[in-house]
Amino acid sequence: MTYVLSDIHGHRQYFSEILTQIDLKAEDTLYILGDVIDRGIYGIAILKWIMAQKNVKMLKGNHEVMMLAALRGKPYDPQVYYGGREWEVWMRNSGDVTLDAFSRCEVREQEQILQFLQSLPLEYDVEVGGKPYKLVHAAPKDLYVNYRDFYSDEDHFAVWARIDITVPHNLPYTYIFGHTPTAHYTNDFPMWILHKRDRIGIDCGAAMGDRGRVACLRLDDMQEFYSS
Ligand SMILES: [Mn+2]
Repeated sequence: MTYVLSDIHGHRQYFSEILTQIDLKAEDTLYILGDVIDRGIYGIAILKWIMAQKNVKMLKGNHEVMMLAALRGKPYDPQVYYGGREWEVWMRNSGDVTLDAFSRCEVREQEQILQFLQSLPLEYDVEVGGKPYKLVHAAPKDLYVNYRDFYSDEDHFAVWARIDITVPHNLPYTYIFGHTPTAHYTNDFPMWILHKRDRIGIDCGAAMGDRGRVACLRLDDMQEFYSS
């Protein structure tokens, strides 16, 4: 079975509830579409768990990109002054809770975490039941051509974009995205997975704490799972 979820944002309790429901087997694959860290305090703990799993695959989200940029890909050193633009951006986006946990890891472990984050792709192509999907954090790079005026490059676009989902994309796949809570499009609370003809939104706003939750979609039969 193939499962997809996104935007855990440090909320370990919500993530654990999903893992209990889906009961992941060795032959299953779980894709996590980025933004594991920041907001809630358990982002680093969840990352370490993901790194230890063979059948859990992760994408880079804009929060992982911000962390790598702020730390310049190196272990945290309290002796270094980090007050550049990248640092400010991460702190403004709740990086402080992640930094706190990260700074308490051994240097060797910090290096492993950073190497893992650096190694993550921006997209996965998967086929389930003969149907092609592209898994992305915010948007497929294939759409960048329409958004050149708003994003500096396609990697930045892939993790930060807010897409107008009313415009059909005409790409030869259904793409599944996180990053933008589905309430942004529907105003529904609690949030539900958003199914459109040519794309599926699965960020149900765990970043918002009590107002959100983690959602997970099983692509084999489109069964949905939600944290409480
Ligand atoms: Mn995001």
